[in-house]
Amino acid sequence: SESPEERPISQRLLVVANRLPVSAVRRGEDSWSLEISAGGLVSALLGVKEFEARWIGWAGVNVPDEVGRKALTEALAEKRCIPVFLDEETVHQYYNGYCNNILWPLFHYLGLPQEDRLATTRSFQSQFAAYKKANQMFADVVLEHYEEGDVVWCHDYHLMFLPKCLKEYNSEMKVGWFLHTPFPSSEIHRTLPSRSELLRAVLAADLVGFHTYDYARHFVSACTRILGLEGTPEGVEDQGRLTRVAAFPIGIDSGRFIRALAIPEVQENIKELKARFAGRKVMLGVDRLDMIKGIPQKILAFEKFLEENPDWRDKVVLLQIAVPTRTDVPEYQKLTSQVHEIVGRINGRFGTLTAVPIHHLDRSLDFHGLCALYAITDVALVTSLRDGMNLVSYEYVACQDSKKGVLILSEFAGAAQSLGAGAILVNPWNITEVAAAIGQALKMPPEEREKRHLHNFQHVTTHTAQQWAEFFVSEMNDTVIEAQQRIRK
Ligand code: ADQ
Repeated sequence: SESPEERPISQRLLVVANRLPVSAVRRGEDSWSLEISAGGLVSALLGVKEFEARWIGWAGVNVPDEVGRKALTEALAEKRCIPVFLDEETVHQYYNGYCNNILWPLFHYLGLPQEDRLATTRSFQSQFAAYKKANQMFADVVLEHYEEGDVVWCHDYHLMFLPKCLKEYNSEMKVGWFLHTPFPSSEIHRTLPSRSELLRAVLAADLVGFHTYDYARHFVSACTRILGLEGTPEGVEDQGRLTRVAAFPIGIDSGRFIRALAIPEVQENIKELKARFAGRKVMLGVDRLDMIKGIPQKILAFEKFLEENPDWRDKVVLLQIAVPTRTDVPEYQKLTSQVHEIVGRINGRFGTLTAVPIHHLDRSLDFHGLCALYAITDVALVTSLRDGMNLVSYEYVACQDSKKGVLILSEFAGAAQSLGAGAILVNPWNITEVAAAIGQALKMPPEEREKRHLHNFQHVTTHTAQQWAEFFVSEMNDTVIEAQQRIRK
């Protein structure tokens, strides 16, 4: 077997995720334009350069015709991307349905859909069937491009069935699976009708990774309690076969953010923003507009702070940048109007003819714009109700070297485990506590700010996305070697 020293320096890696890191827009019958898309996984893997990585995933568009498919495949090949083509019905049932309506809320402790249980159960079955079918389609594309020795790294809750599909094709394939969301308590997971089938499918992988030790522990408990398997410090054992389970906390490419701050255009932007908000402290929220991010709770806490601290009303501003996602799902539409309503009320209540306390933007910012905003921010507010990790908190810390701003962070974000000592940790459900944390952050003496910031900055710059990926892949190689040795014994 190969020893670590003999391993090729640049290993071929097949990264399989629901979405490719680019969005495709059709410009003509056989022409496409491609754009890098926003999101946590994309941000993390952009930082990984050690491997000869190929991406396999859905391009986010329906391409029914052969001419279009061929042209898109060629355009994507230049970006080392390989498309999986999903038809509209599959996207509806698998992506909108099973992934985003069932698994996403469940894994974030929001429970299964409640309304009309009978219809839910019926549609549940067809959605689960579509989920399995879609995972099989991803497996087919992986198999087409797989070469012996490749590491196949499956990502996230969309592809829990993929390890099983791949191992059925080829039991020698090195397969890893990483979950970007929390894995909930086994008591939550056991409510899922397909709980056992999903767990067994994931266990087909050689290595299963989570952001935190707690999520890994929840997964092992689900396997022991629901499947009756044996949990060990190494992972989960089923009839002598071990699936290794471990925590791999993700990071960001911190250097990319730090370097961006030195770019003249960004410097110019920083100057303009500083002038724009001169005399006021800037608080910032950057989130996808999703119920897990606790945006209404955050804004209500800010309202409470303004209510209780009249002196601060014209001295602080909250900038909330919320990118709309999953806009065709009714729950997300409801959330958008709810947030708009609260913001409108607060601005009506506390605004003056010249200034409003909240600027709420329903859109994405480009990378440089985002860096400039992070750089001028005095207090960042991350109040996720649950969040696998939360990279916004990391990005903010990376951009804070001159300012040494304060991070208010939900204890329910994975990042609380790594940035907890530097941040002010809060329970986002407790509006009074968050309002008090806002006051504490705004008034924090410079020495304390610096001490807290240094702690976080140290962590963010030494636990990068690149190291995360290297750690996962090297652990996968070791796991496979150990498994081979075990079989030989
Ligand atoms: P997300 O839920 O997308 O990721 P997060 O980790 O915060 O959450 O990453 C969001 C990314 O999108 C960041 O890189 C951020 O800069 C960018 N972004 C967000 N809002 C933006 C805006 N308005 N404009 C521009 N860019 C914006 C999922 C999980 C997380 C986990 C990651 C990675 O939900 O818990 O940390 O995957 O594993």
